[in-house]
Amino acid sequence: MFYQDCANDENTPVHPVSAPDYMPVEQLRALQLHRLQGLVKQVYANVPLTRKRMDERGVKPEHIKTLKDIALLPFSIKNDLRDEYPFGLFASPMNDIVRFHCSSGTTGKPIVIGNTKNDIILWQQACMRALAMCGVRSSDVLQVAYGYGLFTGGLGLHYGGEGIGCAVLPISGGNTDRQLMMMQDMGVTVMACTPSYFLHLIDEAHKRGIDIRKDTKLKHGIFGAEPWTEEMRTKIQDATGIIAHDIYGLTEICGPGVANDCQYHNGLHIFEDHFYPEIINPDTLEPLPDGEAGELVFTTLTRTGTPMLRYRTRDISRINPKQCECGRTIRTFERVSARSDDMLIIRGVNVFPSQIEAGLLKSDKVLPHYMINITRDGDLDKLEVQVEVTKETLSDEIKALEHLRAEIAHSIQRIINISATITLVEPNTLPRSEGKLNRVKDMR
Ligand code: DLL
Repeated sequence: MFYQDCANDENTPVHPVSAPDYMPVEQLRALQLHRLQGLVKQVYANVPLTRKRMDERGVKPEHIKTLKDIALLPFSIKNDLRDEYPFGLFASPMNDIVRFHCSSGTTGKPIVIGNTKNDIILWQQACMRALAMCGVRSSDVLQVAYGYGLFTGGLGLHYGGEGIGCAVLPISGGNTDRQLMMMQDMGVTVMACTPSYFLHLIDEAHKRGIDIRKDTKLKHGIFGAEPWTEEMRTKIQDATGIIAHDIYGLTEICGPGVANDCQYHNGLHIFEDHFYPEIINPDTLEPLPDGEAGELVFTTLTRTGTPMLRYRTRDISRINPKQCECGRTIRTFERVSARSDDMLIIRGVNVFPSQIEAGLLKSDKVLPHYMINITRDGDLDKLEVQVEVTKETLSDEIKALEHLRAEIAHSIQRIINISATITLVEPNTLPRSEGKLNRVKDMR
């Protein structure tokens, strides 16, 4: 589906594909219920594992009478996809599947998601809505530097961009020289990649004497696939003059395009006519009301290849109880700052890497490249944070450096209540990534 004919145009406030973003709430809830009822019937009829679990609970599709009844349904988790590898959770015949995507875990087999033709069309529309929300229009040139292939980032943003009518540059990840050359030569206005790869591109541009602000036409960044913080957004925007948007998604639910932030950056709008969100207490599994923090759970209301009932993402967030000032009726959740799997326990305290990032990057003297090292000395956990600073900063007097280290340690301690040793290192010495970056080394 192509939308070139509609409004090129920064002057058109609402892109036609975004109409469902503004649906009256009652209508939206009725649509969600209707879709949920259809989905449960389809999954019950076609996915033996879910049918077995529903039968064990004595739940039949006709028991879903209101949206609250979703709580009657069983959850699904990543291990279900592993256990039923490769096709056990497919709800459509193989003849209807047109594309697979996979997400590899650190160990064992990948998980496999099958998409029908309709799934691909709806996913494209979700990605179009995400891009439109960022202000991307058909006059834009979109460089997609997410990986293409089994990972959903490249193809997801690619189809979204083409749907909007942008000129898409499907460059995939890596080859930084070529990325920077084409960004300039092709007049790229929108960059889609992980925030950590964009940080790498900023550095490499700087090394080559390229000023992204002056020597390129870049206006927007569509950054996601890994946690990042408001402090990181500020660093990126200040360094380049672009607007940095947050795009969220996961392979199991489709890929990018599950949620995205608008110009107010009040959290990420969930395309909830397709992806029904819940927040649960991860220990008791009880649903929590909007406003309370817990684990994000999604039900894919319209997918038919590998639909998911109450999929536990492990991502931690909260749904904002207040409607966003942009006028969209679809709800927002707070940016995903952490996965429960990423939680570190340091000296008995629960710590998320993003909390350390937030404390660290409050200083305007540090560069946004850091590494968290955890070791154990006897019974004591030790936290070291290495962070890059400019050569000029490193050549400051010892006293000034001590002061900076103390200031950073204090800023981190205020958030996590743990003291950290801060090591200032030269620019370009810490690891970089073309995709998702792991900034934690737990050596205990
Ligand atoms: O990362 C899909 C994607 C591609 C999203 C491109 C955005 C852009 P997976 O590889 O399955 O899929 O990883 C999904 O990444 O559960 C989160 O933990 C994390 N994640 C994704 N987007 C964000 C974000 C893709 N904006 C997992 N903020 C999710 C924080 C994110 N974490």
